[in-house]
Amino acid sequence: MKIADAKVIVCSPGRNFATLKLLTEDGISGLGDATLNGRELAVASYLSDHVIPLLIGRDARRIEDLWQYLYQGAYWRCGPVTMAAISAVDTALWDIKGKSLNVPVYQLFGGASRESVLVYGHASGPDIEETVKAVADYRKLGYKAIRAQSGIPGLPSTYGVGKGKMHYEPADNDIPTENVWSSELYLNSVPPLFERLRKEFGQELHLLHDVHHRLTPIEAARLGKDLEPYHLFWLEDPVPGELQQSFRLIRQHTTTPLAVGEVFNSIYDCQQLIQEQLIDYIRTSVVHAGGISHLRKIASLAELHHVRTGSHGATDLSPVCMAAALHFDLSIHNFGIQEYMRHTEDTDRVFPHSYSFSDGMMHPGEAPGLGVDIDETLAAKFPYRRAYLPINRKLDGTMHSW
Ligand code: EZ4
Ligand code: CO
Repeated sequence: MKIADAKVIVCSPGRNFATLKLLTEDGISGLGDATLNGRELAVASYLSDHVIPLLIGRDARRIEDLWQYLYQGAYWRCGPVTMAAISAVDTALWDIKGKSLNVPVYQLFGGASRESVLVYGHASGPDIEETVKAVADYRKLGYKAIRAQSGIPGLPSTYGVGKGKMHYEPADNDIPTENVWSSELYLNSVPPLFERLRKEFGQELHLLHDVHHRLTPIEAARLGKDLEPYHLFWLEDPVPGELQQSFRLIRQHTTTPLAVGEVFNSIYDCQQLIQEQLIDYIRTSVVHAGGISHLRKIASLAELHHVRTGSHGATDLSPVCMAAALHFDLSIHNFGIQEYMRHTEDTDRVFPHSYSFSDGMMHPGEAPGLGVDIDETLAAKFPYRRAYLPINRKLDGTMHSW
């Protein structure tokens, strides 16, 4: 089953996506998400210029060998661009494998470990009362787990706080938006939000919160401690993750569960975090951490250390990645939760898919392979537009972790 053809499709049905499509000599196609938010064309070039020429003529069934060929063969290891490209190839090959055997991909990983996958949605508002309303709207849709972010009194805009109701898109066109940040104002604003949410919704609803890597370890420790009475499902990305041992300090001070990993590219980025049990959830994604094959290795390491998964699933992860994540989530034992930020209708039309949402849970569906397609004619109607994530500056103008 040789790979006969391959191409990268870049489109922007509401936001940018880069998608790898592989075709075998027997006419089976496979899709892999290669989207790297704000740096999409770098991965498209990595694939077209440096990877596709190596794929043509190779056996599509040899997924592990091809992964190692691209990882070890590059000499330059890891990094977001390289790993997104490898992820796309890996995901497309699993799609092909499933289709060629006529089974959904999760059946290749030992079958379903659960009936369906718990997901969380993003509720946000400019102030606490608007955020309470947004959480209520998500509850009406059936969500059992909701991430809540609120505007910070005294700051004009905050990353992660959407403008629309169900959809929001963090990436802006052309040049990055500049937000203003104050850890002092932020730390004072979060506990009252969760106090109010618990009062309104009781104890049963799972509540999550994302710090977006903006605090120092001791500030994060304080936030975790202040939030303990409200029993969060997790506190996400409390500090930048590069210094893995900094989580030790947070851990010493709080029982609030910790999650990190959306910017990680490989098992080496979270090895210490997992082995020292410094986190409760590892949030690596299929597209940014080496595809389904590598995510399964991370999950196996995590399982050994009682760490569960919580794959990243924001709008910049395409429906192809979402499907791959759901097959992974359904099959592994130590699954925790899956992020699910809804795509726009245009995105859903460009990527018809078999996965579905019902009553706060998702299922990848029973279509062979990943169960996602791409309508290339429609995709061509949404050309690429340069877009970036916002940046953050402190009140005095100093650049800050976004
Ligand atoms: O900022 O996906 O948990 N979700 C998030 C996202 C990320 C974007 C980055 O591309 O933090 O909104
Ligand atoms: Co996040």
